[in-house]
Amino acid sequence: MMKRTLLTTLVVLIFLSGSFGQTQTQTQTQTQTQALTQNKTQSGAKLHSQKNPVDQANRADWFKEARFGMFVHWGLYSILAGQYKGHNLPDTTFKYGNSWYAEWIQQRLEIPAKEYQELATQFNPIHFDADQWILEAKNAGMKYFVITAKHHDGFALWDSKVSTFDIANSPLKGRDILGELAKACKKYGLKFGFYYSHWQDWEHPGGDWPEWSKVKRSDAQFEKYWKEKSLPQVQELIQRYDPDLLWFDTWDEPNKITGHRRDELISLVRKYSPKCLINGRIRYQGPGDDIDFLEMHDNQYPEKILERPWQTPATMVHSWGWHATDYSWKPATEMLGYLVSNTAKGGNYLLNVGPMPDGRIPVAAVHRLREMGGWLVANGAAVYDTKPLKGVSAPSGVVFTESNKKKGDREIFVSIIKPLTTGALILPFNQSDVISCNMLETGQPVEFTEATAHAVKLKLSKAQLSMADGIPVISLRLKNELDK
Ligand code: FHN
Repeated sequence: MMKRTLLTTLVVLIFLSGSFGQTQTQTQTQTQTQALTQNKTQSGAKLHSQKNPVDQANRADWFKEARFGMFVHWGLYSILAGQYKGHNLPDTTFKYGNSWYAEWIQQRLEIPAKEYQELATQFNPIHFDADQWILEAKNAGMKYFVITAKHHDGFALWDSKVSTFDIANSPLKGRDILGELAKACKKYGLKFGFYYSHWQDWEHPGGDWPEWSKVKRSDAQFEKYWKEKSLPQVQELIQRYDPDLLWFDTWDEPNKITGHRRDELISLVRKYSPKCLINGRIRYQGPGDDIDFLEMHDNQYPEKILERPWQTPATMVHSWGWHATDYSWKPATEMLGYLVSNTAKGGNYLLNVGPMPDGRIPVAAVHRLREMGGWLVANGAAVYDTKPLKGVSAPSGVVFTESNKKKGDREIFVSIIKPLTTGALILPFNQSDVISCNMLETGQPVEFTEATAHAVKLKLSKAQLSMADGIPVISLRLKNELDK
């Protein structure tokens, strides 16, 4: 037992970097990464993938190539924007108030459930325009879109037949915003998915609450919720909107989301939609082998190439839902660094936006999305249709990706994600193998000379280093048959 704990800790230390999410503990992050990086089965799950492994492989093809997606947290909590009766998250005068996560405000600032649920009567996003949101995502270079159909508060952003805590009981009655978004995604060529909180639900009398709250659910109560709300709503989402992806969310859940319930949910999704992808957080500590991709914990970035499809869900600020006084906006350059670096390890970057209650995307988010999109217009070749470069270590602050193209010379992209101290960049390639070396954005040649027998030295000017919004990319063409 002790040995296992030590091994788990070691694996996590090796694979993970970055800070942990604010609502969960470190142990929550461990098992899934370990299980999936090691390709292990963690339980006696029914392995649908073994019945037809080809189907599963194909289903995730688009995801493996997508690289960049938009995540949207939007719901009743957006109305409060992190503030309630003069309190502003984080607020340590509340026992569990020390969190920036605005979508958790009901729990963190101890808002009575009834009062919180009445917010539904105020949900009136008069500026919501599905085309605008999806165009913003498309122009940012994003290839898929995932929205919170239901977050932990239990509010459904569609007219649900099994719950009255939904959009049909808000000023949006009669409007199908998820349908509008699905349509816009089709129109602009993005894949479309839903976040669905299948475990936590603070509205249904059987839905689970956080481990630290006073509300405890028995297994029988939870089973009632599971059968009455969770499973039927997932079915509704699939049958109405035909999503490409379902994003489930758990962390410390093994008693409520048992292996059996996980398999029941997976079977339901597979029954109604053979194409729909399922993420690993369906059961974080024991996802089994039949999920389609691994989900890192919030804002976490592995340090090594992972063989299975994976992604990092990430925020632009601390919070996921709109928080009016969370000013911690990350610069676009930092976020592009995560995108390129995840790409170099075979993963995706699902970047969150928390729209305001009136339906507008905050301007600080729009600004960053457009900056990122601009960078991708010039440097997208280093991200899309690439593969990780295996067996070659990049110098610190630099990442390598390789073009997927099958014919002709190899093309390696050298992305400088952290400023270099000098203009000399030593790369582990034989100088005699280098056919050409140019800035990707302009084609301007970069000088290169032999550094050692197996290393080439690039000489970059100040102007070249400051190109491309702080992340310059060099295209290095190498002979197909490398010299030994
Ligand atoms: O508790 C949620 C949180 O509000 C947010 O939805 C994130 C997104 O990854 N998931 C949970 C925390 O990990």
